[in-house]
Amino acid sequence: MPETAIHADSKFNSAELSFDDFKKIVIDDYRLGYESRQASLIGRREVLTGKAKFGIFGEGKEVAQLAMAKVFKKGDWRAGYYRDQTFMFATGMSNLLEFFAQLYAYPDVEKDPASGGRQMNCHYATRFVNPDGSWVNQAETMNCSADISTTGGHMPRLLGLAYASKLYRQNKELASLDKFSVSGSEVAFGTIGNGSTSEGLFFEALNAAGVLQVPMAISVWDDAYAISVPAKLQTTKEDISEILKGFQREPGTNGYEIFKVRGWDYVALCETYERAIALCRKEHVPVLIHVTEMTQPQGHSTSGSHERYKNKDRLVWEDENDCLLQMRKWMIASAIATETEMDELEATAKKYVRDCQRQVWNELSDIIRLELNEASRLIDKLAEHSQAQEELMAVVSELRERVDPGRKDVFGAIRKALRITVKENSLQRQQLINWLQDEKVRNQARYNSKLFSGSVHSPLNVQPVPARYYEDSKFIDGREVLNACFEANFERDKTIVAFGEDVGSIGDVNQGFAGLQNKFGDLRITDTGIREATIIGQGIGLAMRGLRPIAEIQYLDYLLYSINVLSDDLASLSYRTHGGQKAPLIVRTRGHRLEGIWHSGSPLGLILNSMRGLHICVPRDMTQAAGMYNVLLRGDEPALLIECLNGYRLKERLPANVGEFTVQLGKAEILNQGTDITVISYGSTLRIVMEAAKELEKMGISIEVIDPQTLHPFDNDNVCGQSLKKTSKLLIVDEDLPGAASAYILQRVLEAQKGYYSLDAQPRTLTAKEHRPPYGSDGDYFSKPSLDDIIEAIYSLMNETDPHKYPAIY
Ligand SMILES: Cc1ncc(C[n+]2csc(CCOP(=O)(O)OP(=O)(O)O)c2C)c(N)n1
Ligand SMILES: [Mg+2]
Repeated sequence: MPETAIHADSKFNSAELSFDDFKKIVIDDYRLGYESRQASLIGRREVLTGKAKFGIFGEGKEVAQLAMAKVFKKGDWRAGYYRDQTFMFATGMSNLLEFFAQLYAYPDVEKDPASGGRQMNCHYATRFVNPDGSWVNQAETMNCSADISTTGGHMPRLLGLAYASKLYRQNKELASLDKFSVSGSEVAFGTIGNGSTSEGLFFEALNAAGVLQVPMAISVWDDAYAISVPAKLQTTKEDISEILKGFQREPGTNGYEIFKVRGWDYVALCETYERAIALCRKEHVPVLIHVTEMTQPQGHSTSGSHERYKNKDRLVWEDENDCLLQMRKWMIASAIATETEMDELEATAKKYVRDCQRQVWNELSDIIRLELNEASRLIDKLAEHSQAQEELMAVVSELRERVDPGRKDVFGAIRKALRITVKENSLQRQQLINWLQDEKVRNQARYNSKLFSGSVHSPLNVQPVPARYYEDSKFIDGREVLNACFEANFERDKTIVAFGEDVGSIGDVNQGFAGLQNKFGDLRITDTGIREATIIGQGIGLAMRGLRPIAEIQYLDYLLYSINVLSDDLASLSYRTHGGQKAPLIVRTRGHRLEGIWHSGSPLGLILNSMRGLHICVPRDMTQAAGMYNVLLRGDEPALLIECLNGYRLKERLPANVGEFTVQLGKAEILNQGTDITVISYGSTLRIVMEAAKELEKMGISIEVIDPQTLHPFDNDNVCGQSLKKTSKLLIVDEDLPGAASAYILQRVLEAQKGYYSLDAQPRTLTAKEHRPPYGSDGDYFSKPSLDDIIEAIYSLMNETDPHKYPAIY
């Protein structure tokens, strides 16, 4: 933390303060704002001179953030965007050294705790997961959920962070979880640009918070532009608080408290934030603070200049209404400081920021320089013993002469040297290889690690428990197996909650939660509005704050309405914070074949391609689903689980330990042993493949049917690859589009598991057609793989290998 950081518990209530105390607080505030401004100015220069790649900064927004920081307390949360550096410095959640470390992509969590050098500058996060995977005490820290670059993309998460306070306040069973909350008195602070309030996610979150009445405080930083697009083209009436007036609560209604204040008016800002947040904290009423008349002294980012799209009048207006300039004027007019004192303060602050910047740059350069020197020394030594001495010397001198070199240059030189000497074999060459391999391991940790938490708490480490059955265990509807599983888990773990459309009162559209709201209450099993994106965001926020949410998307086809949140926010969370944050959210949905264009979706390719960072579970029936829920609810990583839409009423045998037995992630299961062809399938098609196996057996064809059960991870034990060694023939059956999830499975089996080397016939896929299935049974038959299609596809593979024994059917 910089020496000058003002803690949020600094008071700004002039009635209780002496003038000297008051002066000191204001001067410290100004100093911090001024330092922040210098960071923006220097940051931009660092990009323009090529030391950093991209810059986006918070200048012109400083004063409002100083005011907001005063009311931000331990236990509170932020979900915001790239303009908030002043707030982050003022609360001590970040500082100048970290600011510059991130600007330079310093790949070390000690230096850039927000992302370990992974995120662009001004993307903030605090680390609330310890290196051993356990939670920090969030009630004693100030907390910042990790930023994402997509504007408005954080709004759903903000809702969840606020909703957690409501659950902690209202559900007395959670009282002992004092590491996460003190009776729900925490406020979730959101920030968003004026332009980004045009996003659907903003309106969805806004409405949901009004319905739920949660302590969510949204600040809109309004600088009248969104890059080049002016307010006129963004917002009806060019005024977000004006058009949101209908959300204002009135006697006897729920709703918001809405405030409007100018971004250069320090006193009004401090008073507004004090009033707004006190209400929000105490009454759990959401508040919206519209901060107008903000500016962008350097334009939007380092990518362009605002002179291109702002007219002269606007540019002059921005200069005159710069918030720091206005604050300075007010301080002098109010005898808080003299002009000379302000000049001195500014000079000192400027130097301090410059020193911070140089310190970080020098530190990082020294590290790279050491690696570069070592690489050069090793290549030099290789050159001494090589026939390509001249070429190698050229590589080294080019490397040594690089201005502001990076690891990429060091690696590039070594790999080039190894290519040049590919036909040589010397001790020196081996030393170079060894060094490269060692550094590769380090760089893997720096640049490629932590897609998942990977800690001892990972669901992959949950101890296996086999399903047990009594001799007279009943066959019941699949939905009842799930229901029993949920009931046992809700009983076991008070932090589990489930919510979604129709989940509460009727216990979801297929009754997996039937009767459970009556038993566990509507705080734990809860209906929501039709708002998929914020259902997911609600889950992310709760999961970050120590609860175990199951967020339900009613049908897999509607996952599209939340895929931005799943992909950008949830799936990237562990990676983008270098394991500093986690959100073990379970997304429950149902899909595959049923009826019609929007109730038969099985877009697993879409899911696999957009959600690495989630476990993707595709159980073939409800018992397998239950076993997976038992694992996921005991692990700490996010997952999507797709139940088979057409399986709820099929009979399954109820395990005696329905809330305990496990289906391990990444464990493929052989459902039918066979010798002729390996058939891989998952979800609803498996049942048909098993039927086909019986008919094929009568035709003298023996198929090995494998259910991978989870697509990510995929068959960790190489069951598919091993099976191919026996059968040498492969068919993949699924309901996705041609070349979608089946292509992923081919990559896994043929490349990763080296199945290619076992094949003696072309590998095949049998998928749905390229269009969605029309309504009705015939529509399904002609669009999705049918029993006939599967039998014929398998038979034709046999025909290809032995046409004499298996003549073409038609
Ligand atoms: C979803 C999404 N769409 C577009 C962008 C590109 N983009 C980045 S910043 C920005 C303008 C944001 O303007 P505003 O919300 O007013 O915030 P400001 O930068 O003015 O503070 C745009 C369009 C993005 N990052 N994410
Ligand atoms: Mg803007």
